[in-house]
Amino acid sequence: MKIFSLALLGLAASDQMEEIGAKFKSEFEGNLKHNVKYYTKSNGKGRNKTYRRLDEANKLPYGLSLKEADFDLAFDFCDDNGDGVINIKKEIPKCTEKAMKIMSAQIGETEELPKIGMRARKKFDFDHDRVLSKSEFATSCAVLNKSFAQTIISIFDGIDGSEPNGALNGMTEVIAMGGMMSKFYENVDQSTSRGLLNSVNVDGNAAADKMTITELEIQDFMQKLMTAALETCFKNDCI
Ligand SMILES: [Ca+2]
Ligand SMILES: [Ca+2]
Ligand SMILES: [Ca+2]
Repeated sequence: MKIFSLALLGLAASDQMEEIGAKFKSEFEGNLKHNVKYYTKSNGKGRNKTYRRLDEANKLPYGLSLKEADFDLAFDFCDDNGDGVINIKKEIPKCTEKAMKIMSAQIGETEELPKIGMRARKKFDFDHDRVLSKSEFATSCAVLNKSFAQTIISIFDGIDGSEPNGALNGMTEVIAMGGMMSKFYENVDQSTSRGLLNSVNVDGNAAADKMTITELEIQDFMQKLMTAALETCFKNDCI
C-alpha cells in the first residue's frame, strides 16, 4: 500500500505538477494536430470538399463503451440558445470560455487546453453549414479525448520504471494517472474519478485486462470526467 500513496504524494508536489502540466500541454497540442489532420483529411475545395475518413470519424466516439447520450450534457453546455445545433462563430467561443472556468488551474498549463480545443472543433463541420450537429460535435469531442488519451499514456506509461508498452498497467501507473486526472476539473473528486475509470475499464474481458488501462478506455474516461464536471456544475449553478 505504501508505494501507492507515495505515487500520489509525489504527484501532488507542485513543481512536479507544473512540469507534467507543461509536458501535457505540448504533447497534447502535437497529438491533436495530428488527429485533426487525420480525421478531417479531404479532397477538393469549398463546397465540393469531401472527407476521406468521414465514416471512421463518425464512428470514433463509439469505439468502446460510449453511447450518444454520453455527449448530450457537453452538447447542451455549448448549445446556448437550445436550437439543437452549435453555432461555430458564436456558441463555440462562448462555451470555451465557460469550460475554462471548470478546468482546474492546479496542473501547470492545462488551463490553456480549452482554447486549443476550440480551434480544433471548428474543423469538424463536415457538411459546411457553419454549425456543429450532434454527430459532428461528438466526433470533435472524441478527437480531443483521443488526443488526451495518447498524451496521458505517453506521460504515465513507464512512470514506475517499467518498460513502456502503450497502455497503463499496474497500480502505480494507474494510480499516478488517476491522481492527476482527478485534479483536471475543479469539481470532480477523486472517488468519483476512480468510479468513472472503473466504469470504462471494459476493453477486453479477461481479468488481466482489468489491470490494464488502454488508450480507448482513457478516451471514454475523458468524456465521462467532463460529463461529471458539468453535472456538478449545473447542480451548483457554477456558471
Ligand atoms: Ca445553438
Ligand atoms: Ca455542420
Ligand atoms: Ca482495461
